[in-house]
Amino acid sequence: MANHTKSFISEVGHQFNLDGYIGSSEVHGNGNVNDTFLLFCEDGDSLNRYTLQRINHDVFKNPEGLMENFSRVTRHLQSKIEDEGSDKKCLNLVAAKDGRFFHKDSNGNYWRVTKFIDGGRSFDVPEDIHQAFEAAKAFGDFQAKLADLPGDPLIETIPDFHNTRMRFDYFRSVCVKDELGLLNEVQDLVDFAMEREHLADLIKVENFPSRVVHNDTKLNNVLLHKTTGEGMCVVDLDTVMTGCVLHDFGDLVRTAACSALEDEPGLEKVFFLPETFEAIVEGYLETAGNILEPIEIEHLAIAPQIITYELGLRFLTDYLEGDLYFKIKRPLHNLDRVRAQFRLLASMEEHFDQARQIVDVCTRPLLDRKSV
Ligand code: GN1
Ligand code: MG
Repeated sequence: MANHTKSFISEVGHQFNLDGYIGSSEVHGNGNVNDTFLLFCEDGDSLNRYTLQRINHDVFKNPEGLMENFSRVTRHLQSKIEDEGSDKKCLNLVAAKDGRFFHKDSNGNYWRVTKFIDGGRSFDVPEDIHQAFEAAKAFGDFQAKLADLPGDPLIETIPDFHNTRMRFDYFRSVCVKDELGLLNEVQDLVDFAMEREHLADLIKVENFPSRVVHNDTKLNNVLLHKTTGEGMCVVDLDTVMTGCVLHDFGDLVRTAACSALEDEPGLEKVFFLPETFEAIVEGYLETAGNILEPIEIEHLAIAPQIITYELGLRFLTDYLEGDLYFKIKRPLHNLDRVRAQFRLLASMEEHFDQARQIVDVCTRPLLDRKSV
């Protein structure tokens, strides 16, 4: 699906109210689900950049509902940013010529355009602890700002997205069927997953306060300011819906308090970074601390293990099903992802006592304040 010709991309881009005409376009980013392009528009002396995305409607079954969420969330964030008079940024949708925030092409694909955010950078692995701290502050701020989103609940863009029990049960059913006959060669990974089934029941969203959360808080989903390094803009809003804050916190830890990429094939390079974890806890509490309830705080230390396990299950399931969901760049890509996630999970387990102590020390003042 990523193989759209440049002329087709221009044709789609021209369905939107862009400033200028599209001089060129390029494939952008490394998302695993949607297709993303940068558009360069020439407008007299200025060059305007936009991000054009095709929403993968096999994954997001209700793209129009998704765009309604997107527009409500960005309007709310924008008004909060204006109220506080900060220089933070928020994704800004560009309307299509028919006034809607998406365009449906003749193949039934859905597209949207946002203004390109200047001056930010994203990282797959943090260069230093400070970046992890800033990212955590930004995601905490995102949750805090959306705590009073008015109106009906957001639509569920992917039902049961972080239902780890359901992910596990589905994984087990795929193992039982083993339709492609791949199970034998990954038995060690399947055993690792089966031994940890209990993790599937530790964070059930229905047992936690229901909030508007991001649900895909990989480190590279926040832009950090090019010069100050401050968290500037949270991106990738497709999975923003009602959920549990712990999945956001956990997913940032999974991607930022880890020494290597999510799909690092050299497993000796993959381990958990406790000091970075501490910076993430501190950054997150700085902005989200006030909205958190004790039951959420009590699960901060375990949350990263749950989400890392969940991702490992999803990648392994996808491998066993023939790589249907996540984009792959090489034949055994999903297996590299599983191995790296399970290696990281084992490292998190080894450091669990330390992680608990860090959370205890960092949250004590907050819990004391909340109990008076
Ligand atoms: C997918 O496409 P991307 O990279 O934003 C996935 C996330 C995973 C992530 C792992 C809708 O996100 O849940 O954590 O890959 N998104 C969806 O890299 O499934
Ligand atoms: Mg995403």
